[in-house]
Amino acid sequence: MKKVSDYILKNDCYIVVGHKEPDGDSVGSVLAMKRFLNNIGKRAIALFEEELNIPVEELGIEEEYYTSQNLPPLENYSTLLMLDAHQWYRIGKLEALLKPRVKDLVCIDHHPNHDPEGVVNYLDSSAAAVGEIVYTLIHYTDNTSVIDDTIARCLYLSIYSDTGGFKFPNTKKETHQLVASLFDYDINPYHMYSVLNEQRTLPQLRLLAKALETLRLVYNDQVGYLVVSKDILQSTRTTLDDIRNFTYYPRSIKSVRIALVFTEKEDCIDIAFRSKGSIAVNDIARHFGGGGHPNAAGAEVKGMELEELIVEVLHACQKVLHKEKCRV
Ligand SMILES: [Mn+2]
Repeated sequence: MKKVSDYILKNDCYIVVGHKEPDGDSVGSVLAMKRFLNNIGKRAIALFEEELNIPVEELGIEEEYYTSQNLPPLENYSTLLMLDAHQWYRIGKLEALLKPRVKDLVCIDHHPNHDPEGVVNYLDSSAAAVGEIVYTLIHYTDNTSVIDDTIARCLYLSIYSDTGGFKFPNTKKETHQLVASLFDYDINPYHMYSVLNEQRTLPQLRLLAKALETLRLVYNDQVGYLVVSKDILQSTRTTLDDIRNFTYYPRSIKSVRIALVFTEKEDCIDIAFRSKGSIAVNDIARHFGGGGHPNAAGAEVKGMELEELIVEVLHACQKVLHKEKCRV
């Protein structure tokens, strides 16, 4: 923590980015970090690959950010602060834009360590969310007085998202203690919950219904998977943005230990992996060119037919389940 906090306090002019297809943790931690830096007198901007999927303003987070479609002049910014990721390729299109322009890359992440590419890297895989690390950093630098309602809401968003609403096994006593301290600020948990979970549209539910029809269980019902094809999206007049936490459904089945969602995208197939207990799906994801946490990972595969990919992924899952059985 000393190395990264020394770096941050000593330097100025930061571009703060999260990984591509930013989730609540990415969005919350990036905006909290950007605002924290501004509040201690540093120049910093927040930048995302795409327009955000998360309605930040409705969450009471009014913080300026840029996207790759609306870039500010970047000449003055020398350090790229990468959150919730620690390798260049994880920021998608922004890599090509930023790599030639910035001097230093600094990474703060909670994904398992996998060849971090920053000059300074702070990786803590025991942190439930990067928001936890940002909060620790603010504490460590003795700057808790600059936390305001927006930073508190951003941190809440980050931790709420990556713990699945304080349910997943990464939720610890410390997580609740940290979140409790955020209640010193203006936080409305039901409002946050409602904005994040009670905003579905009818087409989105029709999409879910169609996707659930594809649910299959294999290997003694231990692996459950859904397939979201282009056809389903078309017939329900929905887009990729309308897919929300579909892994929840196969995962909610008692016997399922590995839950998968295959999504047909324009030029690739996206696979979302979730697992229960000691089964690590990030190794499987890595095998298909992706990565992530032991219980939540993802990959995007190009140049393979959907059916053929499903067979290969299921086979990889079977191997992991078999290894696990041998271990116990
Ligand atoms: Mn995260």
